Amino acid sequence: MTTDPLTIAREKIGCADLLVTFSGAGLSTESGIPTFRDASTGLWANYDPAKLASQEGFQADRRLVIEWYGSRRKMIAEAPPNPAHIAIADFETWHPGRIVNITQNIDGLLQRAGASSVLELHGTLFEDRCNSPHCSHRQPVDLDEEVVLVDCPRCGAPMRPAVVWFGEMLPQDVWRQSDQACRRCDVLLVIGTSGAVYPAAGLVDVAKAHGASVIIVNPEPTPLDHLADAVFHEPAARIVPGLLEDHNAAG
Ligand code: BJW
Repeated sequence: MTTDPLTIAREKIGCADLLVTFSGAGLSTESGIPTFRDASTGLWANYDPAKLASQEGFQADRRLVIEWYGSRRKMIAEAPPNPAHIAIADFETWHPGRIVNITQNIDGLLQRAGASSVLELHGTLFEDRCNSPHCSHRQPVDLDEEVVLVDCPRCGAPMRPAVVWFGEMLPQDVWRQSDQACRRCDVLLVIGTSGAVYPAAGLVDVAKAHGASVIIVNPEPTPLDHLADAVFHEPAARIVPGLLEDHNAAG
């Protein structure tokens, strides 16, 4: 009987009726996108991402926040999906109905790799929404347009990226579906998240408490590691294809 952790993890995935991936910014590192906590690099090095990604930050300096999102949007639009995104999308192609992808990422790269079963816990960078709590207007973002301050065509309040800021509720339907998937899954594959942001990180507890095997891929230790059956301290693009691709090739 093998004791190789990679082989054991691969076998667990191969036997799973339902595999759930739960990803964070580290999934997209190898696409060239800085992680959330590294997002303020270059021109933005002096700004704290946790302050910019908040209603308080938006109220204090709307233009600054919109320009920060504009620069990230441009970088993300030009970034290619990496081998980890592609392996996840391919798994869904080979095993439809056996995988659900819960992501905290707003970059749309799983979808661009071809995955359709994607639950975006923290929204998307590719739509704007009205900042008024009384208006539900949303609209796609024109990536070719210069960064401009836009008001809601329905109610006149400021438009903002359709992402979830600190102190805001997660989209309730997405949260409910994610919670249900974690209760049902046989394996939870946690990729590239610091596990620092709640309620998202609590999904790992949910899956574990309902009997799932938890596999973590992250070059650094995280506060979730104690819940894991296997931890791979490796970059996602190096390890995720190896975990998933055998099953794809085998059909
Ligand atoms: C690699 C790699 C490679 C590198 N391969 N890996 C309970 C306790 C304490 C606090 C709270 C709590 N419940 C709620 C809170 C408050 C707050 C919170 O969690 N705060 C913590 C910071 C303490 N949560 C909220 O406010 C949430 N809302 C909420 O709780 O509503 C309920 C409520 C509302 C009102 C009143 C009362 C209750 C909302 C959270 C929204 C998070 N939004 C953001 C911004 C999105 C838009 C944007 O991007 O600008 O989402 S914050 C940011 O963090 C972003 C991410 O999705 C999220 C998670 O970050 P992630 O993805 O883990 O990235 P990093 O950068 O942290 O880590 C990257 C990892 O990758 C690292 O570990 C690297 O090692 C690794 N890595 N290279 C694999 N190659």
